[in-house]
Amino acid sequence: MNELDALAQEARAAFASAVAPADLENAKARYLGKAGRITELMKGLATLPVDEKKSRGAAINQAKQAIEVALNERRQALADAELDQQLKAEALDVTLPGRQRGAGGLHPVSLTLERIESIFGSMGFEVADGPEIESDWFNFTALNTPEDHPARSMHDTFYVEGGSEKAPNLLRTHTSPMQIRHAVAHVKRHRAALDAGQGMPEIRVIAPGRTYRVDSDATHSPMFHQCEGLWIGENVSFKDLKFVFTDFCRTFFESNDLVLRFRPSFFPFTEPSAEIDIQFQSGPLAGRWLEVAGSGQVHPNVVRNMGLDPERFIGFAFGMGPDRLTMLRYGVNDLRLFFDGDIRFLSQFR
Ligand code: 2NL
Repeated sequence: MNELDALAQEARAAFASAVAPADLENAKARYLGKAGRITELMKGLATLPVDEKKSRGAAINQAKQAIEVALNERRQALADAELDQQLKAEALDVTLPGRQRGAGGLHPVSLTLERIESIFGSMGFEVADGPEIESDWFNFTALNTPEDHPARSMHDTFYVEGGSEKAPNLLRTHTSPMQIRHAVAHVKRHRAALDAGQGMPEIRVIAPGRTYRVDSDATHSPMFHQCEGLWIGENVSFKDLKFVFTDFCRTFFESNDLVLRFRPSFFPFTEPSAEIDIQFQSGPLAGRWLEVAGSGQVHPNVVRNMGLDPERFIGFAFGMGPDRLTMLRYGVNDLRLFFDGDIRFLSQFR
């Protein structure tokens, strides 16, 4: 290889090793610049005899052109690489789904509570609200629950500070205390009329809300929901309970051929008492008896604790678990899913 070909090759290698445009321009100066190698060679031509000058000049020019071609190729390659990198950095995948603002939605149990309130609301029931920290009296005593009842033990109920030493405050174990509060206030408003031998509007109320028990597994959560109902008047009977609750279940589950069974049971606050089971006639749960509520005729002692004469006033009450109703309605098999707060689960109910 002659000296000029070697020079062109050297320049090509120098250009190839330049990674930044500034490196490339420095390398260019070494070969094509004012003091560059090609320029030096050109200057050398002056000392040559005329006949050599022509061929030598042409050869140097050829080398110069080869170096310029190599330079331009490398410039282009560096520019392409830079553009590539920029495009990669600014890459935009137009096939990605658009970003949406999450619309949010109600918790499935809240949807159930709203549904329960709306159905009973249409039957003339008010909705009662009240404290989650309750006194022993409203949670147990007023509801005819004896001192030695297991529900009153530390194993079953969360006790909190406050109240008396013998009857400490607690996290309500059911929403019945709200109904006692509602009934007491209702009776107080109509006390004068009652004492004058007149009547009062019936008590028709439901009490939905959070309740607490010392219990935790796949079907029990220490915090759960309850909705109780109470209807007290001078002529309210068990057949009214059957009608009201049957109508509620058929509306709630959107199933007109739903069958209900009232199975004898026991609660301290009702006598007689009944467990309410339902049976779907079609669908995935068809044929099985499913327990959905407890119920009964309000115990005379409880009627008396509302400030009413149990010889005159009578009625029924029921209690159900909205968490379980939600599980049945949507086919959810683990109660804990409702309280884990996993958005992938919760967003399916919007
Ligand atoms: C159940 C049982 C029940 C009641 C709750 C009640 C309330 C008042 C007076 C009398 Cl103010 N009774 N509530 C009555 C019977 C059963 O619930 O298994 N609940 C999930």
